[in-house]
Amino acid sequence: MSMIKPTRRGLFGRAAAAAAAAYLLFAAAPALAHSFLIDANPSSKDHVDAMPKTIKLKFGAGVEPAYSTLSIESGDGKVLAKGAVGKPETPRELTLDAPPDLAPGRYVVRYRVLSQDGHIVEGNYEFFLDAKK
Ligand SMILES: [Cu+2]
Repeated sequence: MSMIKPTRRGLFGRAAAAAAAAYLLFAAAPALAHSFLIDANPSSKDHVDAMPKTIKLKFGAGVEPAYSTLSIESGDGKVLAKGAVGKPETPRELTLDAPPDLAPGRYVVRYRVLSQDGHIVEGNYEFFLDAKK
């Protein structure tokens, strides 16, 4: 009997360690999940033949459109469009209409969003509008 007990305790100890490891994984998850940019159109480093009417950014968690801003800037830093539109049915997405008739070149999408978990996430990326062939 007394021989078994330490073994059992050892098993429980291992289970507890596994649970702790699992907890650490879950505890780390929110840091990754809070509204980081996970997808966009156009996306970072994309080359597009035509400027999309609307740029769309998708985040890892819900964002608050009223407290979020997207902008499209020219390669030399001029803000061409600014704002953020969100829909209740797609709480992780924000859109911004692009101005028409933009010249080929490099553009920067900048974002500053309020996650529903209260964190502010910001960043930017560039994409390229190619000249028509
Ligand atoms: Cu967060």
